[in-house]
Amino acid sequence: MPTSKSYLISVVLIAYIVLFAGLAKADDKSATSEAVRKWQEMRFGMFIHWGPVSLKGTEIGWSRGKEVPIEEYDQLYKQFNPTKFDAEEWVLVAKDAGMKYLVITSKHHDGFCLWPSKYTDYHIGNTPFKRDVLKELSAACKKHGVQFCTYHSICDWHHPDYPMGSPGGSTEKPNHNMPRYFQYLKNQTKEIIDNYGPLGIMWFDGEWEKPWTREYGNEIYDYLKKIQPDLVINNRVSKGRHGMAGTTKEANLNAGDYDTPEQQIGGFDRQRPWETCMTICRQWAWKPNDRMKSTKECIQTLLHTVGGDGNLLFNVGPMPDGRIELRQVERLKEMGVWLNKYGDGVYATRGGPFKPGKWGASTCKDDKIYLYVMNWSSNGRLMLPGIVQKITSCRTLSGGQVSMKQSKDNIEIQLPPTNQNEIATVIELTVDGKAFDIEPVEVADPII
Ligand code: FHN
Repeated sequence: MPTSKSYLISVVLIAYIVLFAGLAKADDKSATSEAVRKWQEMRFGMFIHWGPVSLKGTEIGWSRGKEVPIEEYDQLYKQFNPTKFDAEEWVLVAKDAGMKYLVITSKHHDGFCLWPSKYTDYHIGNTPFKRDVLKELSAACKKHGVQFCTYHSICDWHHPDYPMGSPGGSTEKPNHNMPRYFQYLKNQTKEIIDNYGPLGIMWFDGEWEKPWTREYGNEIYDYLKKIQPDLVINNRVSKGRHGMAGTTKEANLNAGDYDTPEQQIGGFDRQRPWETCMTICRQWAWKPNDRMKSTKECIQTLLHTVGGDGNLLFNVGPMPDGRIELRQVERLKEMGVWLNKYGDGVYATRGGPFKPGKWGASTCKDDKIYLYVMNWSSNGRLMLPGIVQKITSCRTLSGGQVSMKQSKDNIEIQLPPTNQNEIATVIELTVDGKAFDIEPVEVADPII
């Protein structure tokens, strides 16, 4: 029969354990929210989809068993020898573009691993190239102050234990073993963090198929956060995603740290962090002569995204020889030149208060509001809704003499057409207070 003293000791011990477990959970949450805030301030990242499939110029994962027969697709790694791969070159392309973080496909749906994983033979170490791409890229990111992140596909149409197979998850493998595959997924994601971390983001994808459950998602989320508490994990770790809109279905779902609209700009949302992922061309992996977005389209996409309080993860697909296509490098450089001039309103700002629309987009920081005007009314004016705060100054950062009239109901801005910038005219307003406190408001389309 325990004495009252030993009983008391065990009660105190249990209380301590519960308290520390709770504090640890709270610490993890504060580590996450601080990491998410820092990531949001970065605003602009490079997405990279690459693998042996670049030898075929078809879509990574999706062309396995379609444009490329499975047997042929799965042997491509034996020819993969991207001798012109230079991690520093890639990272400097990102940096020169104004990108602050980089997300590479460590493993896409085709199961091929860009690092010499000890859990499979289907990896870069067993190609003629042999070199560890994740190691070289993480080192180059560290050297140049770009945050290193990895994209990791939950679905794996190559691995025998993952139930679904190619083409596109439409077949079922004979002797699959999902619990064993889940352990493989945990082993590999831990291996990536241990060998190449700390990571900025573990960018999960391929969660939509039947074998994945929100229980698996919760388990791997908690598992990875214990390994790296400040790791940011997107909502594709769970099952709660609204398709390509990328928003999380239920508020109470433990669906990662942010939402992931894809190939579309997310809606204005200051509550839930979000990041649009989009291709600079049309295909995620390299495709010869693919249509590439214009400079105007690229920059306006970024401005509408940050204007909605989101991040933009912009994708390039490197060629089979290891280089990023020159025309994609040049397009990204043009974005960097523009951001060098006008990036003050992009980085470490918040979206709004004037919501994005045909007129353009706005961001804010401290007592500043940055207007990125993309379309003016035919009379050369921009009419914005009135705000409570007094505008104490108004100047254009992209040249010319701007005039501004503020009344209770609206703000009228005028600039000679010769000074209206084809991509976006940048105007800085200074208000007598914190610009973020201004209630976000819709802006009527310009009257053409
Ligand atoms: O199927 C993938 C696709 O190949 C690509 O990786 C994108 C990028 O977010 N995600 C999936 C499609 O939603």
